[in-house]
Amino acid sequence: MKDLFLFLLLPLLLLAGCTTKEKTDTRPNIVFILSDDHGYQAIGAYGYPIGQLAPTPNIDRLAREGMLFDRMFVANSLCGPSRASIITGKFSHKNGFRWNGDMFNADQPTFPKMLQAAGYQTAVVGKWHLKSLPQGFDYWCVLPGQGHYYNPDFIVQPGDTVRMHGYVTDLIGDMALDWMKKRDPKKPFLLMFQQKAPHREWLPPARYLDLYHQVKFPLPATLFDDHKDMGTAAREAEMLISQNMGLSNDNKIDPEIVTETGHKPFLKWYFNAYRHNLGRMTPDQRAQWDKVYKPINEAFRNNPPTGDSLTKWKYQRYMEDYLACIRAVDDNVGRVLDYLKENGLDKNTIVIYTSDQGFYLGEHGWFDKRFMYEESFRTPLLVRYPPMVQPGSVNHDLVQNIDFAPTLLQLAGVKIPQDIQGVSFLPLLKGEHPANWRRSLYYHYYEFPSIHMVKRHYGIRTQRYKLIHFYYDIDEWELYDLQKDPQEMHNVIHDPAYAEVAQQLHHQLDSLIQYYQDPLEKIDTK
Ligand code: SGN
Ligand code: CA
Repeated sequence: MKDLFLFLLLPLLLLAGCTTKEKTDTRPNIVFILSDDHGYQAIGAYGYPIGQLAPTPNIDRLAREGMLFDRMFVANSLCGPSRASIITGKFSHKNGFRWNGDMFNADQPTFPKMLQAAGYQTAVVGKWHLKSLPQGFDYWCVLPGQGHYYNPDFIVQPGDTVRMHGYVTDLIGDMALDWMKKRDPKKPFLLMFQQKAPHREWLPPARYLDLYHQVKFPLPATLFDDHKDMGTAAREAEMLISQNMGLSNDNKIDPEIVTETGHKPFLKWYFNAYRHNLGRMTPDQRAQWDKVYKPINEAFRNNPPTGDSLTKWKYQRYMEDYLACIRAVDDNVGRVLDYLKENGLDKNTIVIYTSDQGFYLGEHGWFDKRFMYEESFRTPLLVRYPPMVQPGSVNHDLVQNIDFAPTLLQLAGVKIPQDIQGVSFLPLLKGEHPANWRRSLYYHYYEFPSIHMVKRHYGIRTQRYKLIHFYYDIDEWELYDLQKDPQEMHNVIHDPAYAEVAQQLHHQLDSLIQYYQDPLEKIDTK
């Protein structure tokens, strides 16, 4: 009798079990937060002086409650290419997006598409910058190209462009929250929350216009670097605060005053955002702006700094605006974290904070990125996921942005395609250090000739060394010993003491080129 009961009832019980499972899919939710040009030096938890003076309390929560990676790198330090590497898990030569002028072939496989196919609800809001429209998302609302800070346009599904009133960082934050509130709570979700800030030209929101005007930022040790012991590429790059940062475009000085004081105005910021009737700011926004920036302009007119003092002045102005933009990003990270917590989602949601690359905050005298030198090659990564990650932990292994796709696929229980080039860092999140973890990273940057004139290069980084080959209109090798020369001031490629190291690195680099199948072709930028 008992056997008969089991025979009849067991299948029913099992069926009921399956139905319940369908109702509450417990696979982890994913909130992937990507900012644009956020250098790790400007995050409190990374411990650099700037991060202490301009705190990021909400991003720091991720470090306190999760894991901070201090050796996270990109595959190609530029916006579009970086985003393409993140969603495909591949280097630029494989996903076909090498420089910002490219058009992403959206028909190729991406991890959001795979998660969607596996039953995840997927959304992307904010900066996209891949030219083709997003695929693999149930919901998307993205900025056209770089987007604007004030009253920006957004491309809304299925492709209409709509101007929205407000500050871009907060608008993207609103979209992230609205979508999380509206989604189907029975299904797991992927939200890609992608901020434009703190990208150039660094326009802070009204509430933070003067946030850091009283803070004196210490000068980076290498602000006046002459790149004497580096190479031609460093010397010929056009990203010096002293010479290439625009007093008008970047430092918000009125073009009239710029001309009056003997400088050349660079008008893009003035036309896009501020110019009366033509710029995007409303009269109210302009009035708030003027209250803060008019006195700065007057002070500059009355006593215009020159020479090194001008460079120092520009650096200070740069930091004030850049860091105020970051504060708004941080506020919006806080809004999302609060929402997850208030709705009991914080336990089963992995939250990732990263940037599309690092940024020079005056190191080597520069702003911008692109180079394989540390500050732009390296980018922040913080991960909170209570079921797996020890709070307050720090990882020093070499990870790269091609690793996101396989990591998130594995976390969601989706098979990782063979041709993905990244490696899942789930073991690292668990606090493990697999013996076969990668010992070196590959890098390849292509956008030249172009703004900032950073020459094409590829190279290898190990825990201690970096070997770079600049090519295309040049053929120069550089070698840095990061242990002895962490600021990368001395190229030791011709130093006989490093001959053996150089030989080994050349050999390792050849293996990486083969392994990742980089054809090293000299194709032209459009
Ligand atoms: C713009 C910026 C550059 C920046 C590129 C690429 N100039 O051209 O400084 O390097 O974007 O940035 S701006 O005056 O127009 O702001 S990326 O992050 O999108 O790759
Ligand atoms: Ca960027």
